[in-house]
Amino acid sequence: GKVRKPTSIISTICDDRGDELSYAGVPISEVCKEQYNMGDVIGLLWFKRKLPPYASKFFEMCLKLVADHGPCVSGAHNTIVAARAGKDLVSSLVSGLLTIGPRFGGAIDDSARVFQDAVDNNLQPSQFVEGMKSKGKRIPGIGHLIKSADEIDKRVVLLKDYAFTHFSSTKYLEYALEVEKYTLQKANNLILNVDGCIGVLFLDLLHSSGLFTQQEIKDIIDVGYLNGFFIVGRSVGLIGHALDQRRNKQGLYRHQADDVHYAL
Ligand code: Q5B
Repeated sequence: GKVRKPTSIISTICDDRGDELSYAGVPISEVCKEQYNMGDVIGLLWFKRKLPPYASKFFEMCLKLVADHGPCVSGAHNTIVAARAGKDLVSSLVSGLLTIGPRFGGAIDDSARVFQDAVDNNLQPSQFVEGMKSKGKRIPGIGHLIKSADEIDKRVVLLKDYAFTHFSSTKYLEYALEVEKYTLQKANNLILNVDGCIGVLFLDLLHSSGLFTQQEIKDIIDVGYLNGFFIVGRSVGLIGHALDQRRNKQGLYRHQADDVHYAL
């Protein structure tokens, strides 16, 4: 019989063969005709299915709300410095993207992991917080440099409101809010931050929507899909900052020496 040639790559999300490109089996003409939004496209290319409108709108909301947070945050700062050093758009963009990590914008996957673990193990919020402290670990998704119980983060308010209106369960969010009540007793800025809120809301969406099997949910959390929402969303803002510097013909950046504590 015929011997199949071994292939070097397996791809399960997109097919570019033939007349028309398709995303997870959906031809791009249908993507346009049915007015799929970027949330729908992410549904196809990351989650390999057409999601109901409330879920793809939630995806879009995450992208929109993290698209930018001003010129002073780590990512925008790096992008601005690179653009002012004369670097091209892609170099300026990746310079900013490379700051996304456990402290800045890249705490979404880890917050989903630790909050899921805490809820599944029936930990009291105090037990969870003190347990993390005893391990010398910060809670991913808790704390902010400028937002606090007094300086509320409107992004988090909007996300919570959306979930309370559209999700069939907000069990993980409610748990995270109990954790926040506890951490706020320690310091005013130990809020459930935008990363943490997105992380726990994804747990609620994945577990309560009926769209995913338990194994699929485990894979999504283990593989780490969720930081991708910050990366895609923030790319929009970072590109904006790079273009802004070039448009304004900003020269090479040099940090003020009087803002450095030289301690040789
Ligand atoms: N403590 C965010 O630190 C920050 C604690 C904690 C337990 C915690 C910190 C943190 C987890 C990572 C995370 C996402 C570094 C943040 C984002 C996007 C953004 C950014 C923007 C945007 C702030 C003071 C005391 C110490 C610490 C304790 C602090 N965090 N304890 N769990 N999570 N969070 N990142 O204020 O007893 O004095 O030793 O790592 O979720 O990135 O806008 O800027 O859109 O761009 O400098 O919003 O919270 O705190 O280091 O002075 O610590 O609080 O152990 O206790 P801070 P420190 P003690 S959203």
